[in-house]
Amino acid sequence: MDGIDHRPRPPIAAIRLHKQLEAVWGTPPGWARLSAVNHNIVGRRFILTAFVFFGIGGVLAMLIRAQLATPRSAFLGPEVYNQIFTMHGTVMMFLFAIPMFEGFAIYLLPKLLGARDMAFPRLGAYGYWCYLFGGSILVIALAIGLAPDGGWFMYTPLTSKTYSPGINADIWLIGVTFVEISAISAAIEIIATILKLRAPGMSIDKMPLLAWYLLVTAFMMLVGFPPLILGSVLLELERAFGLPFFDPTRGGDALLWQHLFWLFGHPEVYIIFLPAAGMVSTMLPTFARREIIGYGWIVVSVVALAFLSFGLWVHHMFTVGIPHLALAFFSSASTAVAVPTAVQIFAWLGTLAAGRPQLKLPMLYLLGFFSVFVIGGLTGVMLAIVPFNWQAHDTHFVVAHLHYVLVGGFVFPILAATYYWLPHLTGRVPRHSLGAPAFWLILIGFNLTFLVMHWTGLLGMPRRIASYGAETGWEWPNLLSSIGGFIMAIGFALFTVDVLMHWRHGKRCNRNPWGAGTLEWATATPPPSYNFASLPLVASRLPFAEQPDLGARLAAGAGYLGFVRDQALETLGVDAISGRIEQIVRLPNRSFLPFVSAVATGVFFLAVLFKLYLVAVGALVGVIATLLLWAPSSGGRCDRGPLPVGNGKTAVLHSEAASPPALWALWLALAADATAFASLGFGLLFLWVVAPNWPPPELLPWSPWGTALTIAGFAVALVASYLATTRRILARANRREAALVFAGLGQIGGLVGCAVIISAAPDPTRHAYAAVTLVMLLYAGLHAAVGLVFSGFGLWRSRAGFISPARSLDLRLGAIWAGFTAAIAVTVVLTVFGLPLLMRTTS
Ligand code: HEM
Ligand SMILES: [Cu+2]
Repeated sequence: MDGIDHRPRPPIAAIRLHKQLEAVWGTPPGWARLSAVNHNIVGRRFILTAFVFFGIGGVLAMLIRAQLATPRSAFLGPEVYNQIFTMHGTVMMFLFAIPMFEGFAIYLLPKLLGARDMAFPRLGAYGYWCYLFGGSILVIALAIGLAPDGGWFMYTPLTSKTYSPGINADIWLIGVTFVEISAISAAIEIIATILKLRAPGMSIDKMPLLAWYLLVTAFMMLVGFPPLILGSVLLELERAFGLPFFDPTRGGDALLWQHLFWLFGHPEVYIIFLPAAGMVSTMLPTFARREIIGYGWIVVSVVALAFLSFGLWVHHMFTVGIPHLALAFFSSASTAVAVPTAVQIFAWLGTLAAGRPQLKLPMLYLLGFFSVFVIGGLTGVMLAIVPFNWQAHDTHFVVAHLHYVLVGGFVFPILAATYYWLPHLTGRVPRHSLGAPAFWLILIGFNLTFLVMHWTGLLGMPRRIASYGAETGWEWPNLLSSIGGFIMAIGFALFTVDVLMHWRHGKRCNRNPWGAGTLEWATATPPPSYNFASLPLVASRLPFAEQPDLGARLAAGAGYLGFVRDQALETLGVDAISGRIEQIVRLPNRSFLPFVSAVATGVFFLAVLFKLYLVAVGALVGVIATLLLWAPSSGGRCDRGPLPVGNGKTAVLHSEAASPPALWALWLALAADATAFASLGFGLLFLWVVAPNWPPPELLPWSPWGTALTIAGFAVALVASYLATTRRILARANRREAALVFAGLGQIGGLVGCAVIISAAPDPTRHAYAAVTLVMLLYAGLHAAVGLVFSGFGLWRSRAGFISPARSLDLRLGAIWAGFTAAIAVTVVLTVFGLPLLMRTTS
């Protein structure tokens, strides 16, 4: 008994079901496409846009190679060259690799998991527009000659006001922060979807491997990106208002930037590699025609890799002069990373060896991935050895290594994945005719370009130089390298032509042309907007193995939720571990609001860029207002209790469930928030211990009134928000609304308290101590302001009839926020007043 209704159904009923589902899930054509939130559309947009940015990054790479092809080249001047390589790195890392992975995740995840959409479709749409606008700002800046030019890692003091007076650096900081917001929202969405929106029966150990990889990657983004966002905000504050975080003459330290950057930058490499490895783990068993070997070992090694990678950032800084013990630690940790990577590689090779491999087109690209990535891994181990690193640092050897890893570990798998999932998008199969020659041109061109760079690097050619003399002996290898680059470019052009032609002229195929075992192939190809007419019950890791006719049966409506209720978009929510049915998740429908919110966000960032701070504040209010407008229709105005989900089962709506996805989203957002705050605390400690010109000339005077008001305000807010969620008060509208008013008053009190302390603080432009203190207090104040929004929102929802003892989600979210805010506020007060005492007694 597999829980699925096996009785034959009349086909008419199935067709009527599809029509009904399409009517609620579909997106009409024309301008209405701007309102699309469906993951099929948003995912495809991400992928397509990322490919366009890859093309732009590739053109920039060709310009670099053209410049370096001959000695003393006059093709690009040094100013332009600096912009070009900075933008090449920035575009490839932020606008190609990360969004490409997000696109694949958003497109594939619901299908892999047996769901109808992502957990937060509007957030996905908002993230896409933020990515598009932020990326466009950067590219437009390049077109008008104002692009950032300080290298993709933007080292201070080169990028501080003194040495980069124009707005080029501001454009990087603002554009990248904009894109990172989109990345963090994608991470939250991916985690909530994987943990909550799986098909019934898919316990966490039955998840497809790709879902595991994406889950781990999304967690890494959640803790990896906040340090960079914080660093960018601090650097922008320094550049715009003269707060000296990175200026050693006033208590700052340029090395703080490097730490914050590489705290993000090293995990970033794994954030790029892991999703690609997940795709390899999905494609490879299909072509090996057997189940992957070592599922459990792979999961463990992916998690281990994630943890290890956060301890490694310092290996990018071996040459800046850090203690020997630290060097030894980070060096050995860096070589240790090879172990979990090797576990995966052996699992892949073992699977191939034990199976009956077929050399289909995607498999060819997977072989390219193997050969190139392994070489990159080996040079990586070389670079992790400190004395070698000192020799090779900032030479083209490093450039060669990083491209073997990035192109081998990401570009080849993505090309394979494109061919592999193309039939899913188009219902047609790719042919060997252009795809294979494209592959050989890319592989040969790539190796010619970058193998040679190891050599120029060892000959001492530094990276990031616009020209070199003929006497250096770097002439021939550079010409070879450039020729290789152009061969590779022709290969990519062929690939593009092939994919475009396939769209029109590929041979039509049925669903599951490769004979894969994962659920995404159970939809029709191309998939309908709701993926599955009814949702499967999953009993094993390869659902197709036992039920080859699964797709047809689901399409006939034999699974769960094979009907439309209340014109709502429904999918199932399960327990995160066991995969038991827990709730019916109702998803929001298409809306222009995500687009409008993203435009407002864009106006905010542009206003900051052009120092129109009043406009910026207005835009921020606009962002919050439009975000709030997403909510009014969500949830219900009356309690519904358990509703049927098909096959004799029932579940409650998510608005009445104990752990709806939104609750997970808030916790995840708070994890990212806490990481940013911890990075700020790390910054303060780091400066105090390491930076020149400490202790500060003037400490923050003890402010009894400010402190008392802050603590009291946040305590009132916390208690009142919490009380509002308790049964006794929640049950009566007037009581809970009174509690929410008190919560709001408490937040106002906290806000005023922070303002009182700030007004007594020393001038923040004179010393980094005062600057960090100011930022910490602003951080607490900002949380109070958002808390105020939460209590106001709760009040609004309560008055509109969305709150009842069974439907208390909005108030629970507010209470969690109030708790977090109180914790931040207490930490801030303890830090700004306690740290000076502590440091004085220990020094
Ligand atoms: C498609 C073929 C590619 C070629 C021919 C190429 C070429 C180059 C070259 C010659 C440099 C060194 C610039 C210099 O030091 O003056 C460079 C830097 C860089 N590349 Fe690529 N690249 C390619 C693809 C990629 C990809 C796919 C990525 C990432 C996903 C990437 C990321 C980077 C980064 C991060 C830098 C460092 C930029 C900096 O120092 O600020 N590249 N590339
Ligand atoms: Cu690293």
